[in-house]
Amino acid sequence: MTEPTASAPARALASAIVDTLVHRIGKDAQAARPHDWLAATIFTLRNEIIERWMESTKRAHAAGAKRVYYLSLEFLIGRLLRDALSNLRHNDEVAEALATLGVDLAEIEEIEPDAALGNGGLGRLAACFMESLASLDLPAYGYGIRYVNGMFRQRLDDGWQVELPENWLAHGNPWEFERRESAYFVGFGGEVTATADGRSHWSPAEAVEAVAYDTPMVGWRGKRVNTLRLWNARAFDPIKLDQFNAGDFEGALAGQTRAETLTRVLYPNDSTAAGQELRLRQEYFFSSASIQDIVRRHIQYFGDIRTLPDKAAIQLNDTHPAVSVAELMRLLTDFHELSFDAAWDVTRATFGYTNHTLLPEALESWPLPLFERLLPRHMQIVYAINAKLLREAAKVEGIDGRAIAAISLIDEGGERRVRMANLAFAGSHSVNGVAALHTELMKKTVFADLHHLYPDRINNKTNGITPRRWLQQCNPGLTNLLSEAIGEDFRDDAAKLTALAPFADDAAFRERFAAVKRANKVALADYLKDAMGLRLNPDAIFDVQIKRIHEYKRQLLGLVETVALYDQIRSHPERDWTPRVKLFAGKAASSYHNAKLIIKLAGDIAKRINADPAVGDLLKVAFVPNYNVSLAERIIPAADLSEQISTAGMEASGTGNMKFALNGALTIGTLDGANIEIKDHVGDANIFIFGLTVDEVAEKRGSGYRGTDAIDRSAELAQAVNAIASGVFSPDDPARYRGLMDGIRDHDWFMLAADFDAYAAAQRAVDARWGMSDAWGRSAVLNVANMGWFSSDRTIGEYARQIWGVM
Ligand code: CR6
Repeated sequence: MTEPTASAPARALASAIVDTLVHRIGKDAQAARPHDWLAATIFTLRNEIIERWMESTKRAHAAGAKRVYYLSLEFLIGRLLRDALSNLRHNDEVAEALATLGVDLAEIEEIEPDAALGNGGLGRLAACFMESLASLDLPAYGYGIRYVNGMFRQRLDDGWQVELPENWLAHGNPWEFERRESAYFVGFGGEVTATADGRSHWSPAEAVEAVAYDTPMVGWRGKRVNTLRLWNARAFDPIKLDQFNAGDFEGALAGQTRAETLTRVLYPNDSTAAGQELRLRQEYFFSSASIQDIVRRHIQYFGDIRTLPDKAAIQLNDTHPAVSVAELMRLLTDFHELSFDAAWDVTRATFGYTNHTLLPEALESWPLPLFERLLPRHMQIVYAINAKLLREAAKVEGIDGRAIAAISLIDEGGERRVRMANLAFAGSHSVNGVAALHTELMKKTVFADLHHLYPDRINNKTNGITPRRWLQQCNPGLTNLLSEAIGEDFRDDAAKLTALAPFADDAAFRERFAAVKRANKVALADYLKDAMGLRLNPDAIFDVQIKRIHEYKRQLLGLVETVALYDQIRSHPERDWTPRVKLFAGKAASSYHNAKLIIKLAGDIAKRINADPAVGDLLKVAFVPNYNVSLAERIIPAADLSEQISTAGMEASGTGNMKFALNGALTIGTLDGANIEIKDHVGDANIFIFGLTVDEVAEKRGSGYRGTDAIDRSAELAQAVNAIASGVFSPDDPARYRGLMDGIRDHDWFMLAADFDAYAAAQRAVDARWGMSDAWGRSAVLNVANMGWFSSDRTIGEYARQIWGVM
């Protein structure tokens, strides 16, 4: 029954949703639970999406268009309902329709699981790219793995991180379409023999079937809908019936279990190599299925495999899919009868590779015996590529024995290993970094010799974020205010946000802008009160550091400074302190001891400070559990200050930094990653930059610097480090943080002590600016106005024109 006051379209939609509920879910409106309403709403909305999806596919086909293939082991897409509703501009209509049924759209949006098929920035970047590809009307496929258990759920037990499986598929997944017809054979192990006509024949010892699951990716205004194709592993022979009937039930199902294990879990590692055989299996599994799919589509549409680079651009998101280079070579030479050299030309012209880190521990390499055992044919191909590569290198002036060793696909120092970054580099016509500084460092450090050999190959593509999710959807208050001020153009082209700049000087506008921020802070405070019993003062500065927990990101710097501030507030209660709320959130890799200890320390510090009447409302600290995309969407619009304080040279780009600034937070940050470009866009006066530069870090590390040098010179720092080390915050276990603090005193690899005074001074500059609310508001508005450049539409436009040749 619908209310007579509802509009005609809303009434029609409501009856369509009820129809879906009855005929698809098998429940009536009385019996339906929230999850049933969610599914019914998605299924109903899906019909329109499917029509646009098929139309998009047909259009690309009719035009004989070149397609972009984005291969990524991670897609951190988060929830999709609000994204689809908002991009199709159906929000109000659906909310109204559901209201007539007594259902609150916001409530059912909230129970949609957060699809966390990724660890952090790299996976979220892939999701933003998928959205921008569709928004720019570029035919594209994302290829990845349909993990049954994505990123773990983080619980805090007595402040310690506990990892629990996240079961995002528990209620089924109304967004996905299983494509049984798109299934491929993926082999492992076995042996390679030579055929009579001199070709190679690989007989794998085991094989699994890769089955496609497609999810529609809706672009802005629904112009185009692209496909995210995720692979699921299945046994060819799910049950051995003879074995089962003979009473060996487990043995009969062992093949299926083994296959399913392959796509069961996402490796919870961020910038550290997993090193497990299963990880290499996952990488080959999804690479092989994807490359087979791409080759099949090309042959079906265009006939001749030699034209592949004209019709397909394959982008490797980090080295995780790098084995694709060898896989395409295998298909071209073993099945499509191309000569090795011809196959190599096709391969290089087709692939592009994006590097996302310079951290040595994150540069993937596989022990040669493992690689050879699992992928014997690919090992031969890697050797053949290497021979060609090193012959080419030897001809170039200035390349000596050392350089040859660095260029080689095989690391010969110690245990021999296959270097995936070198394979990806050699097999691609384009190799890009993700921020200007990062790209320059690639040329100077890890890829210096490969860069010397191929000086035109490395290029920069500074990361971006989709302004649909990270402004329009997560911050409707600000979005509406912007529309009123500068019209609707910015929704289609974020660069148009510059029209906002003059409003920075308009006091009345600044007031409304501040009111939006305050409302977002109140909403977050309410949420955190319900979720964790926190009481926050919405008039305090909301100072936020949310991201994966990693020593190079220096959450510890934030914590040590918090302790120092706490001490200052207590020692000088007469001063005019600026009330602050310090929010931390993030997950630690399960095997990363220090990262987990940092989480515990955040909790211990919070417990002590929040209970101290001497600081009252002046300082509150919280570690919010289970950071994920949905939580980021809540926190970012409410932030005043964005902490981007990595050791210079270590954060390739960062993308959280962009989200905060786009939502009007001011950044306190180092000259690292994309912070530098943010500074260039928002202006030096509207960002708080501090700390050592890359060159100064290198200089210090080379000069025998120790943390104690800096600690001895800074009373505040010494006090804070000593307090933490001596157990002031861990009376139950006074020695808990001694090792962590000794690390700062002894080597201070991450330059925490070296940067401390500069950081603390920058924080006091933040306080001073906050005290001048006009100046703060002006800076905040100018941040929003100047962040349009960081739209992933701009990034994708650059990839499309300069790497893929599709625009
Ligand atoms: N951890 C970088 O560290 C960058 C993203 C996306 C990272 C981060 O600075 O913004 O990629 N690297 O380019 C890897 O994951 C290897 C990341 O997310």
